[in-house]
Amino acid sequence: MLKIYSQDCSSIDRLKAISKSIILTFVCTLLALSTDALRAEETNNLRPNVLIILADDLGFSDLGSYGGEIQTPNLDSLASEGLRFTQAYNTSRCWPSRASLLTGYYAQSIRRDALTAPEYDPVRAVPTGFAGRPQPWAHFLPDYIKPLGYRSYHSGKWHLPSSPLKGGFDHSYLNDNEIDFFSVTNHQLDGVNLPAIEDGDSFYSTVVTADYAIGFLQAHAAHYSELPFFAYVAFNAPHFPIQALPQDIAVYEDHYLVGWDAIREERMNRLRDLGIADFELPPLEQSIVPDGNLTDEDLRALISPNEVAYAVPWESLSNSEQKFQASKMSVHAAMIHRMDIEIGRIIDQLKEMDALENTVIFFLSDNGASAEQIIRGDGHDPLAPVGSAATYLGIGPGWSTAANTPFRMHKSWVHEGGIATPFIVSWPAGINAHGELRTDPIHLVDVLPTVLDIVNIGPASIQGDSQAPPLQGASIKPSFFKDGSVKREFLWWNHYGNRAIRMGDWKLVAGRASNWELYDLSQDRSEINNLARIFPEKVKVLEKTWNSYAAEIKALMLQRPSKTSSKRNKIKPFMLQRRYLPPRTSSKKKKAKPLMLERRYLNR
Ligand SMILES: [Ca+2]
Repeated sequence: MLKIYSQDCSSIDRLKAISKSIILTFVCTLLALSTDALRAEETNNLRPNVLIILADDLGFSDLGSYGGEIQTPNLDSLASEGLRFTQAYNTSRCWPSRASLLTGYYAQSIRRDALTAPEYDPVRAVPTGFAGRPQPWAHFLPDYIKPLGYRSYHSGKWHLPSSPLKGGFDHSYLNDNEIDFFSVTNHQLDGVNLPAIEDGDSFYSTVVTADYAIGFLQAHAAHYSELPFFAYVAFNAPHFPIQALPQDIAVYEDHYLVGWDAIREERMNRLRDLGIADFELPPLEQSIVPDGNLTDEDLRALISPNEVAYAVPWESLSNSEQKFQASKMSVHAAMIHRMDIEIGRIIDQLKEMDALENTVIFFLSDNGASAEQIIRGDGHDPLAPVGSAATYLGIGPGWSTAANTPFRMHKSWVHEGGIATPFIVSWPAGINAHGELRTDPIHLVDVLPTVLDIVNIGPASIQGDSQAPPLQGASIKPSFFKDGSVKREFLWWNHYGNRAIRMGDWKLVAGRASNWELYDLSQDRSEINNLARIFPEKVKVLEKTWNSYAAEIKALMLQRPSKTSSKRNKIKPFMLQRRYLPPRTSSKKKKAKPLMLERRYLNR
């Protein structure tokens, strides 16, 4: 049995006190410097706010509402009031997922990931990577909705080359420190460096990310209450190094001594009960580890003699190995537990400002759970308590497999375990269904088109560059009302030589330098029975489609800027203004000064 769900305690109070002082100082500064405070003549009561909450390396079944044993009551509450998608996908890695989420394009199209496949040898021959030159036509979501009056706020991880402010956010707290949850040397408010915070200063990244998000929302309520907002909250949790607050770890102490095999079975049973998954649990993949992981020998020398390199059967571990491994999963659970508590605080803020009813909330993960076991930053102190600031641990392949139950593989692969994400949508004012499941295959390239659909922007009227391709995702808004109503031809993946395509229920997938595998996901979403030899014609069709889409994407990557796109194109707000401003009350006012309003909204 798990211990009682714990919220506050003295150390959290201390932590909140220091966080609050940081937030107050900077939010007050921010408000004092704000020159564009406006009192809009129009009200936007009918236009929904948008909140996107992104987790980092969260497994498919880590949340309670997706079969997990980790206590996530706030997210579960959003799920029970809204919808859970059972076949939602990301790109399998941090930066391409964030690029796709915020632009509505596959990451390669906008030169935010390499095109990597045998046909493009050597593997990263196409000039790109996540430092590739930006596409002038690839706008971030805030640019699209700013002309409608939206204010946009970002808090947390970014992991994209351009800055949040250049991406159209009005305010941003950027925590660029991925190597320690208890300290930060590289964090910024609106592009200005903040003082470094050291271990022992009662800083915990997940709490502070929420603090800034709440601070921005409070400032919005104080100064822009007539306007809708878009908030993008990108937690670092539960990315490695697994580090958590001691009182959160204590909730899960000894809970994982039953082992990853038992946890997988438990999660599978609950997924069946919830109606989310009903297929065979795949066997442990005992030889699979990510490129770059420390060797078994190095792990035992540098981390602990009880560290384990592979997803071997739990019963094959010694007692001391089991104890050490179980303690690591307690930290992973505690990180998610804490993230849920902080999400609860953000929801409370929405309630406080009477905004929850008309806020569309999306929750998702940027990739599957990670099997990475490497040491970065300040290194790892084997004598420090597991999950404390001086440790640098990953959950490893055994627990990553459990976190990704019921699927195969991990972060960076494009088998289901790498790319399947929990995906919760809550919108009390706009979604009548409560607690229902949706089975439409969707991808995070769909989020931006969905938001544009919700706020009634026609994507075709937005592009300011003749070279711009149509957005590559689809609106999933129709599925808010009826399952199975998202129409699309296929979904496409490529990362680090791993590649896949899904058309209907058929999925063609290959690991780096491996042959294509074919699965019928309607029967076998855990990708156990490879049907490639039985249906060679199906393989050919899917492979041809993968290749032709890759060729289209390559053409975009190699695109030279046209004269009209030599500077970053602005979306044409005047067109939007005319079409989408709220109706005025008199004919005289209807003709009145849309450009003035537009300038005011466009001012930062
Ligand atoms: Ca990630």
